[in-house]
Amino acid sequence: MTLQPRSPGVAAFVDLAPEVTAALAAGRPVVALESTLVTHGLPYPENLDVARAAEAAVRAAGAVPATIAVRAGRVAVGLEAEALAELATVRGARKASRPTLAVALAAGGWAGTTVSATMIAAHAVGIAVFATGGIGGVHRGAFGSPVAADPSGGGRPATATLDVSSDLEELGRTPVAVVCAGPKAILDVPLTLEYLETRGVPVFAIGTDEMPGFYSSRSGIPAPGSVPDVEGAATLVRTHLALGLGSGLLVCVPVPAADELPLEAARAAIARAIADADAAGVRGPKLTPWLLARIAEVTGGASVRANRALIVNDARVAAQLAVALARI
Ligand code: PSU
Ligand code: MN
Repeated sequence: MTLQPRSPGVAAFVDLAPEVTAALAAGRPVVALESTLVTHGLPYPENLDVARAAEAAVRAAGAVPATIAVRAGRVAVGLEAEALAELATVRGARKASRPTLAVALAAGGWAGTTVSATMIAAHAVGIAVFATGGIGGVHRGAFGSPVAADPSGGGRPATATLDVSSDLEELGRTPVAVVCAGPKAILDVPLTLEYLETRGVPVFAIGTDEMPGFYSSRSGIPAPGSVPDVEGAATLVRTHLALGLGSGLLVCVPVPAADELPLEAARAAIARAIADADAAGVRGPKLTPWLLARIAEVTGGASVRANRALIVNDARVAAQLAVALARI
């Protein structure tokens, strides 16, 4: 057997839903939605409920949703209703990111795509706008600083784990606008912002000078950039993508006030969950899902309500952004 001189590329693995194909061909707005928050980020039935609500929010704002997941050796872009329900209930779904996309495809079965894998698939089919809850980033202690560097945490000197999400590398190399409620609050957010700056990723918040705090609308951390509204975001996204620099953008939208966790309550729950994860020796790709589940327990489900609200809100704003981009 001879090796092919050129790889067929991601698009050769994609199954596009007919509705998404038609929208892309006509230049109508499309929003990609990820699926690791369905398979690993939220418990059933909230995961299915939020996935449906996010798709509905995209439609209500005038765009076509394309939920992306790995199914039976293919990358599905746009899942039909029954497939979405199966994804939300299937046992043993994998978590596919840039380093594990091939593993998930070769294994067969279902995998949720993280921000990195979803960006790869979206870009491969020409979708420029993507909504998620919160991106992965630099975990606390990744570079050896105390693990619970949070004001409320005790902290212990740590060995560097180098646990930096492949989401950040992807933002540095794939030209897609990712709408989120900030990096997940379990992370070292200032270091995550430094990393994104180094990798050439514009990061800006809509309607605030502060980074949204994922579970909380505020974080106390200044946003690198700010635009007043979705129109302003569209101008920035269009300009950045037109430059052809290769990197994506991070568009940050605060969780709706009605469902947010108070900042202090979120900080305390996160510090407790991180200390518990540390004591239990949880590392690697399991860490983020483990922390989200532990925070849900510690907050008596309030974090799940906030997570649901922010995901649906991000989907709505991403659709407004896609509509604004399609107009010009
Ligand atoms: N947003 C949520 N919940 C999630 C995620 C995002 O509200 O579970 C997922 C995304 O798929 C993101 C992943 O890419 O968590 C980050 O995982 P890691 O830190 O292992 O890279
Ligand atoms: Mn990681």
